[in-house]
Amino acid sequence: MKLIRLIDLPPLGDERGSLVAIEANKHIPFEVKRVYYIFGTQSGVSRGFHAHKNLHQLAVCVAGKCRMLLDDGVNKESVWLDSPTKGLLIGNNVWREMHEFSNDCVLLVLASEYYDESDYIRDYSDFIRDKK
Ligand code: T46
Repeated sequence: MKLIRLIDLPPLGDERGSLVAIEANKHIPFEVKRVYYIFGTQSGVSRGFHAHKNLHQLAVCVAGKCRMLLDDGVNKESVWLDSPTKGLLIGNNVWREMHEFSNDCVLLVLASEYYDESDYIRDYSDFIRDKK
């Protein structure tokens, strides 16, 4: 499967400005159980550095930008999330890191499961071992 899976989120704009709608099982291939957003990330700070055992997510920078690095244990690829119309799908067992946040970055994430710390793989050597 492709590591970087981008989804186009077309703006439904008119003369007043833009609006993007994201519908579960229509624009994204899962039900949404949780929404969170990351903002105010200090300059030079990177986040993430983990994988999930059972979690599908869509990440969109609704303001500003950051660079998302994905790693499936064999290949690493990174992509700029720099538009509110560009969504990145992130599946199970993919290591993710977020770098180079702009000061105004607001990273919105739609998630298929409730928060569960036991779903996280936070140690890179455990991630590589589980992949084998
Ligand atoms: C991911 C990337 C893109 C909660 O209590 N509930 C939540 O739903 C989340 C996401 C986090 N938290 C707590 C856990 C930590 O004490 O918030 C704190 C920061 O979470 P974390 O260090 O995991 O944040 P990031 O930015 O490293 O990673 C987050 C998500 O956790 C993760 O699932 O894929 O964003």
